[in-house]
Amino acid sequence: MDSDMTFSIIKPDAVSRGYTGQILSRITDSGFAIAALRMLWLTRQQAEDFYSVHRERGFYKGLVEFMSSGPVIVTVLRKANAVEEFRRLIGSTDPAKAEKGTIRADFATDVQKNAVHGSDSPENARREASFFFPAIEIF
Ligand code: FUP
Repeated sequence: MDSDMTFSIIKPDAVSRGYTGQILSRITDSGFAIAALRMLWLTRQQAEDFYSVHRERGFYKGLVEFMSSGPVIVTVLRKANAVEEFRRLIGSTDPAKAEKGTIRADFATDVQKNAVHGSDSPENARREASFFFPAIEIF
């Protein structure tokens, strides 16, 4: 995987509220190609491992519970400067502070149920993608 890829999750709040199609449209309309896509329900262990960098934070337990509360869509996305471009498309972590027209401003509920995840660096994008997809399934 090269630096023009990022990893995303459409989180349980957005999937359960029926926003999957609209969010995927926003993503592809913004010039991202889908390189891998899968729907799955994270186990508590998978959610703990995925967010292990946050395990000392006060919000960790609630975050793990939320992320394993229903199905999610995991994707690998391809575009030039993908990590930065995708974070711009989704907006700030807290939807109340997210810029108008961003995915979180339009579809998120609060700072925990914030509709989508986007990797924060190319290194983390690689790590997170390999968490869910073998290299042979990333196109
Ligand atoms: P982001 O990179 O925008 O996803 O944000 P962070 O890496 O700072 O946070 C990761 C996830 O932790 C967020 F998507 C939601 C959750 N979180 C909370 O639940 N409460 C907080 O106060 C901050 C983050």
